[in-house]
Amino acid sequence: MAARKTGVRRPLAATLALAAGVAGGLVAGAPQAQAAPPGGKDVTAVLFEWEYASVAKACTDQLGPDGYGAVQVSPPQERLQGEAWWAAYQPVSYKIGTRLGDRSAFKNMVDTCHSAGVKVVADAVINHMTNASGTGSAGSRFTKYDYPGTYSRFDMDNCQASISNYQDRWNTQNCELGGLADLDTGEEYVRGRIATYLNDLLSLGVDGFRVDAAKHIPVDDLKNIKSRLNKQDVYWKQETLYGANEAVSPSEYTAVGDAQEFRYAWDLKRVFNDEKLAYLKNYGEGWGYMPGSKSSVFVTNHDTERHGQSLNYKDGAKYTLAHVFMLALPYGSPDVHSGYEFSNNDAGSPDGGHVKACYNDGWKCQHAWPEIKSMVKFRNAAHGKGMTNWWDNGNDAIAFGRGDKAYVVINHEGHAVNRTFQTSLAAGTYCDVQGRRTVNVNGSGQFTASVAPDTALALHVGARKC
Ligand code: AAO
Repeated sequence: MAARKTGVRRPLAATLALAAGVAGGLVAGAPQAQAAPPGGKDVTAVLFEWEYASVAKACTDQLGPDGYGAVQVSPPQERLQGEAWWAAYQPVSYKIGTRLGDRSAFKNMVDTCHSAGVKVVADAVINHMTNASGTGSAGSRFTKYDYPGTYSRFDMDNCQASISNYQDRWNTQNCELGGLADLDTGEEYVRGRIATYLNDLLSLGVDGFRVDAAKHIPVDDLKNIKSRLNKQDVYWKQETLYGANEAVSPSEYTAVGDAQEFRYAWDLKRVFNDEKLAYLKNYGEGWGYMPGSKSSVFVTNHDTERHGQSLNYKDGAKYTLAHVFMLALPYGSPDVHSGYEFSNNDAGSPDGGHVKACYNDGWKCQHAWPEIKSMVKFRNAAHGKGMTNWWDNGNDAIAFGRGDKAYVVINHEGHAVNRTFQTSLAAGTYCDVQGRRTVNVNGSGQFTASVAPDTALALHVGARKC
């Protein structure tokens, strides 16, 4: 079935602003008035394996007030039982029922987040089912390939061997990712069943999806599935790892929605660890990445923080400064991963996902770190303005502006940087939202400051007083 034209794709900011028109519950299909002021809120907080009641509280207490546009929540669909986080990526059915909460908890979270002005993106695992048999988190009995009420073995792809060759498109998209039962997304029933699941989430008010393992689903299948959704301007973010010489390219997926640009995270780790921040002057398309208007970016995600391909919370100032850079740079739609401490890569989230308080029980709450959350409003204030006034010291100190709206200095040197910086800001006083100090910009757009080693300084028109 040919996919209906889905119209012009909107970047996350526009989609979120558009949907903001009916915060508190979206009326599918109705024209969405744009209630949010012009300008974007394109930062998503990924509250990894948080229970939905705790997500709701975070929306009210933190994400809404701090200017996040969206929260991404872990897969709501019935999963394998068990504490390991990766159980979430082995669907048993499309019932909403996991250790993170049931259908009513999920619905309450969506409504509460909408009331706080925060959109909800659900992590959707639609490429496959399990590599196990048993009873799921919502009580469904199943065996690998047979999921009564959802799928039978006739709905699985023909290849029941694990993916073994990423340079072969058929193997990558028809065989089993790590032995997980692969759905035949080319089949009418499977396409309809997935669309029914996603439409059910949309009926609960969900505004967007993170499409897990999208690279293993042919683009045409995703286009077809998306064309069946009751909300055509749904935000659609696809997990698509780049692989040199691989058959499937992430850029194929920008025809359906945003694609995640993994090279952004991988290269940031290399630059902050071993190279020079001065190289970041043309970061983004200048480095050969996908167009920023269609790219989802992050410093780390739940896989890369465990497998070493990106920085993670154990990297200290590098990790924090990389977030300051990501949120200041006008490239892509950023995700801020917010997880929990782990020494064992398989460990699930503490206390069944219940968050008593940030920084307790191992919850890292990166979304609430002052250096990170303060850059969300910086980014919102600078929306629509390109990079201006780049400066670097040829090594690990950089600075740049966002037109007349904002200016950032990032010092990853082992010594302070003392100088007069040239901005395009209007004269006046500004709050340095990183150092929490007042900075005076003169009539020539200049200010003089000392920026301590491994810290940043950030000014924007939305923060004139500390
Ligand atoms: C696994 C087994 C199950 C087993 C379970 C428990 O598959 O059979 O029962 O362990 O032992 C997560 C866990 C998996 C776990 C799964 C299900 O990470 O260990 O299953 O839950 O419980 C590929 C996919 C990508 C996927 C990634 C893990 O393309 O979509 O593998 N990520 C998502 C989720 C992830 C989840 C799943 C998918 C499954 O984010 O959390 O798994 O739903 C290359 C390829 C990539 C490929 C990677 C890793 O990437 O290009 O496509 O990702 O390899 O296989 C360089 C290279 C680049 C390479 C990259 C990363 O940069 O340039 O090519 O490094 O290695």
